[in-house]
Amino acid sequence: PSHSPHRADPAPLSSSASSCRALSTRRQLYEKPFPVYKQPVEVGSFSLDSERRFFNDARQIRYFVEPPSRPDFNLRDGYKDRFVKRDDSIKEKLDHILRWILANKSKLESRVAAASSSPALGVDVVTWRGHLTKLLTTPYETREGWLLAATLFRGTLYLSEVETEASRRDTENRTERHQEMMYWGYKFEQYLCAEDMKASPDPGGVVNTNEAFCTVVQTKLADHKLLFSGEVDCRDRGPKSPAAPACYIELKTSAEICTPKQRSNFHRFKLLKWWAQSFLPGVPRIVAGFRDPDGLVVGTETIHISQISHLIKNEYNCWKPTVCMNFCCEFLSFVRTVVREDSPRVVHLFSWDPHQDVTYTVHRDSSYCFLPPWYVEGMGS
Ligand code: 0WD
Ligand code: CA
Repeated sequence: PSHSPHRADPAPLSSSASSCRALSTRRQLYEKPFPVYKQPVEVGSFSLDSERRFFNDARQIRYFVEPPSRPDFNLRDGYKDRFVKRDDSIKEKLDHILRWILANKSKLESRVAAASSSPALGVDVVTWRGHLTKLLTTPYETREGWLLAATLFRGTLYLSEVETEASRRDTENRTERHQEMMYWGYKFEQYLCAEDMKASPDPGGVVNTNEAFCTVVQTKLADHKLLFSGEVDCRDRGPKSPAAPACYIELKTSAEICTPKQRSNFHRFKLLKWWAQSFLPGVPRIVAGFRDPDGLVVGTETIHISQISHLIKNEYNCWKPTVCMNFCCEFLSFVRTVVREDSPRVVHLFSWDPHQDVTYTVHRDSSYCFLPPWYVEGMGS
């Protein structure tokens, strides 16, 4: 008995329903009640140091320091002389998460009910938070497509992004100005983050984008048990700060808003991405720095994730959280019906381009394989 206002629409599975070869991304199909999304629980964390080495601990966590009401932040400072950039030609795929899983295998397995059959890890999906963010925003994305590699191994589905041709070209053709602006977000973090509970931020130091602190959370979207990891900028250091992930704070920069049109675009496009990214791991707030074209911060603002849906209510034909969550949920169900063979040697490559359906191809023993031998062996195959 469906009470959906759109029950006359075809089911999201387009093409001939029996073969289920494609999944529609039309927004209207996903305007249904908000699916159950359990409060994410932090099950662990890990750190990547200045040389991108993995540690199964929180050594890279940083502490938020409230900015002054009239900040004097120059985001261009240090770009030429105090910047160590991560080598993004090295594709790490899910490796850091897999290392974390191996290091915490017994802890994870002990959470699985003794009587349960599959999956061995007790979760249905393992991925990066950033990949889920892309899924959430897909019904509203008009510019960039994506490729997601999926492998079923011991009953758990692993999802790892593959760079598209278009994205590779964009990276290659980045202007000097664009490259510098990518640094501005990291510089903003340096102005607001301290290394320990008592220290102050050190804007004179080096910005090294190899360093990262990542939370690992577990949650459930409808009937999909998810385990994912996301990079966290900093945490609240107040004596009354809540437990993780509620103590975490996401830092963002954005262009100063001067006109109603700019405000509307900020709500329609930027807040969608910001909401999706922080809602997923249960990070409750964003501290945003608004900057002028010269990289000077003209003001900061705290945005509570729970308030974003109210902020956008006055925008005509705006994005809806329920569409994002329902699409992600249906995509995971689609992948489940498609990927049946349980093997680290098989990859189903899911592909999406704006204004198209999601489709897939199957690859055996190919260069798309992304579960490394050390992981497959470590899981005891
Ligand atoms: O190799 C790859 N293709 C990817 C690697 C794709 C996506 C993620 N990663 C890994 C990296 O190890 C990184 O440490 O993911 C980590 C971040 O994962 P995430 O939290 O799932 O990614 P996302 O939510 O897209 O980005 C969070 C932050 C970004 O902050 P802003 O405020 O700009 O959204 O992580 C940083 C960036 O600071 N970041 C990355 N850092 C390293 N490698 C990457 C990346 N590929 N993408 C974003
Ligand atoms: Ca950030």
